[in-house]
Amino acid sequence: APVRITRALISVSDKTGLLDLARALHGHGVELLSTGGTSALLREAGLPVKDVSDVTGFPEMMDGRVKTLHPKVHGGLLALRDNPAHLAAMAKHGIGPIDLLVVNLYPFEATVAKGADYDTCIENIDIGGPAMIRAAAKNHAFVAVVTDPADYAPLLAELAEQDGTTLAFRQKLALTAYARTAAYDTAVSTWMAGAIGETAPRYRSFAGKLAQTLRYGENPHQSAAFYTDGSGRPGVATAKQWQGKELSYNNINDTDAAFELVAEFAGQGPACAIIKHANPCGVGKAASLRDAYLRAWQCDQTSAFGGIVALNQPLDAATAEEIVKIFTEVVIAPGASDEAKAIFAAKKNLRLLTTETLPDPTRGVLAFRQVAGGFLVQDSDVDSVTPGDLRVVTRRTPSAQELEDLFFAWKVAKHVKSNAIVYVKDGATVGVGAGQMSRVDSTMIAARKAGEMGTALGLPETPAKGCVAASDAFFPFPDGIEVLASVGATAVIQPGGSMNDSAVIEAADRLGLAMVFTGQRHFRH
Ligand code: 93A
Repeated sequence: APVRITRALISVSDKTGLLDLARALHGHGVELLSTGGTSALLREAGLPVKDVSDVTGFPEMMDGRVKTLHPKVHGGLLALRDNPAHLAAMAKHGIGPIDLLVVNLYPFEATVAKGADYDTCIENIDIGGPAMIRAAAKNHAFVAVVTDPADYAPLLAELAEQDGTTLAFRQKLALTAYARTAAYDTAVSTWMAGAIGETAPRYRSFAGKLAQTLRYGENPHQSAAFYTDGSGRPGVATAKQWQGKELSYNNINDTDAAFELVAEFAGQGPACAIIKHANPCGVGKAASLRDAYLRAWQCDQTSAFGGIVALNQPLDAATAEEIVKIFTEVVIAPGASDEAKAIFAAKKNLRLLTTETLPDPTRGVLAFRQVAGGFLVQDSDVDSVTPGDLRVVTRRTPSAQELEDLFFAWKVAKHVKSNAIVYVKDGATVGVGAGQMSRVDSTMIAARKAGEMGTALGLPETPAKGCVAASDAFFPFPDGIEVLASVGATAVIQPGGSMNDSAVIEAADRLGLAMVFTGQRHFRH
């Protein structure tokens, strides 16, 4: 039979929906207990409420660090209502039952996301809240525990229908409660590891909050869901969607890849990236956003069809006009003009996502990858190479234009699956070779793509003629350099560091190429 609620303890930092919930509970005849800030609000609203400090006989003390940590609270949450010894203990010690616990925690995650200092973060670690949540969740046979304002309405619906809570309902709440405290402690330990510079803590967990259940995963037979990590990083997880149907798993993955790529060009003039299957099929920069889009699109018109477009500046009308000319799945940008939105409105299936800002490409996150029986954790690949770090290793020094294109190609190559080869000419990719097991194959594929681009645009010769090339990792042999030279590249950027560097440099010199080393590799798998 459903368990009736006679007494509830409410202690919440996020006061959203609090008064409506408390009024409804009061209407059901529920006695309300509460902590300082919460009870003040309830009392102000004219609701009868008893302070926890009156129940425990202890004042809230030590700046609130000790408010609810008391047997009168924890006994009321943990006592088994069908166990005579537990009931006797309650009677003996004057412990009243608590059948409903409503707690949301000190905003630790939001405090970290705001960049608060060490002591402020520490002060925002909730101790009493998680202790009560875990106690109530353990005793879900008798106690209902609500940890999120999103569950207030379902709780009230349950009370209206059942005149109490069913076991199945309390089990679901308990599951949420344990996942919440686990995520909370994950946030604390992850922050702590970062704060003290511990890169390999003994235990590592990964936490998120459900943002969206997805229709399916990478394939229709895989179920899937989308979670936010609370970091507040601008991107697909926190973007506002203006139109179009729900994003799919692959859309989200590709949109992320696209936006992280264009973020590399923050503050460097208009830039655009078009992504297919998590690889860029075109990236361009130009004096206008429209031209940046067109240059990205021209790199590989065939692949750009049904692609994901990311912009490093707010979408404007001129760019929107161009984008709607072909089928595009998603556009993401740090904002969009009303005119641009109106142009998109005619394309019902096109999703438009906007963020307030671009993500900071210099600020890393932790990247997780699952393997059988475990998972790998690493810092995301934050590039620290600046044009000043490039080391010219050939007799010929790249021209200013070549240098600019080399650096652009390098930024793009970082976002291409290995082995990655990227050809660039005048601030736009003209050929991308991605995800090959041999670097020479990537080199040849990029050349073939450049040839196709030349044909599609009716150019007299392949745009690979006079391009520059980036390689995400070193050339193990001179053969890759020989292919690059034969297709018309004039300059190369690569990490260097191969045992064969001297042979590779010799080949570049022999073929008249200029080559620079970055000293940094960008594998991406
Ligand atoms: O500092 S605490 O860890 N010590 C406690 O004993 C305690 N009990 C509840 N924080 C504690 N809480 C938290 O206070 C709750 O989890 C809730 O987030 C907050 C509500 O405080 P107030 O009602 O004063 O706004």
